[in-house]
Amino acid sequence: MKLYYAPYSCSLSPLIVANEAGIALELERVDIRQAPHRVGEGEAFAAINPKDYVPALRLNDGGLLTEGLAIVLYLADRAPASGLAPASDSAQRYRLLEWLAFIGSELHKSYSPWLFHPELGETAQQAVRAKLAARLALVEQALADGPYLLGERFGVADAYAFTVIGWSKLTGVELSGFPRLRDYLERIAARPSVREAVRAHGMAVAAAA
Ligand SMILES: N[C@@H](CCC(=O)N[C@@H](CS)C(=O)NCC(=O)O)C(=O)O
Repeated sequence: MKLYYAPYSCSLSPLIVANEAGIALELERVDIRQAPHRVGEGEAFAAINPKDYVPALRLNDGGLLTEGLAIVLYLADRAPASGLAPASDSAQRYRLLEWLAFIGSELHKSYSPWLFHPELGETAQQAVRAKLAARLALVEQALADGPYLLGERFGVADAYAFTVIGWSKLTGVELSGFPRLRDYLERIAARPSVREAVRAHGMAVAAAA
């Protein structure tokens, strides 16, 4: 399988999950800083993925799977013994979906694109920062119940949360009021699978601290 990725982006999350699951992925870098986005020697990425954003996973049957949420679940389900996602018929599976949706819509899409594009305006930035502070407080609260979002075991929601909240340093989101969250990021950053993913993904600084 091949993962289309871009450094510093949300495509780090599926790479962490693949490493944790013991699944080797071929990596193809996409330059999302230039328009149109381009792959490798210059092919337009939109010709490969009409959504024109990463991550995208080329499956062994030739199909293309997009949306980070779907990709991390797909990878985790290829390696059920890894425990990265609860079984599909379990109550915990819905808790996982709840977290993935929250991270995707409430966190990911607040940091990006808003905080990466100051030109979108100070009013928008302030509104997003206030919203994020409230959402991150919910994560801080959840971490009182266990070291990871679903309790004792690291899973796909943690890979996604680490990736997204890891943008805090780059975007000036203050985490000093969230000690459990800071410990959580450090704990995840120390995992060998995560260190390797961060290295391969070309992302020198992941933890927000
Ligand atoms: N809904 C998508 C969003 C993915 C996304 O926002 N990707 C960003 C990088 S983190 C991207 O490729 N942006 C380039 C663009 O939108 O032009 C998902 O959850 O996978």
